[in-house]
Amino acid sequence: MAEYAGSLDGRGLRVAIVVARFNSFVTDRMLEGAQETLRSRGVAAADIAVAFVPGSFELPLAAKRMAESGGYHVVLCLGAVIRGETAHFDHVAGAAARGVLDASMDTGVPVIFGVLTTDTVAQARERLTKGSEAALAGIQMANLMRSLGQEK
Ligand code: INI
Repeated sequence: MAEYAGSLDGRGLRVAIVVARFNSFVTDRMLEGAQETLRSRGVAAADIAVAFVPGSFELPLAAKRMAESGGYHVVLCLGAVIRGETAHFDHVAGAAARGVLDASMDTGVPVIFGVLTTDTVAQARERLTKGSEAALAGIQMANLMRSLGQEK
């Protein structure tokens, strides 16, 4: 039986992070957490690129562009969509989720959905670890794709 699992070793990985500025009091912290986790797992600072977009709705296009560049093993998308703050929560959250998935499937590069969707600001503040979780998921997926690719 063959079994594949991506390790949490970030050495040698090139990582793009796309961050939404909307609700930056949350997303700035998520970005910090993602960068700290990447560095602690061995990703070199020079191998991390960060792009800022206005809101979560814009994450997919920038993520797809970065994935298409061929310069990164994985793209992390970070955003915070808070229901209490918006009447079009469902549109923004749904479009971000679908767009991130499409970017990944279209390019073959893992694109990680590090977007918080909460009812309240308080809930968002409790889930700031989402940035770090996205980084761990990204490292695992990048390594998994590399090991699966070697089997071709
Ligand atoms: N963008 C977010 O990332 N989070 C939100 O909670 C949010 N709200 O509240 O509307 C939000 N809106 C902006 C949206 O992502 C786009 O930037 C905007 O619609 C322009 O396309």
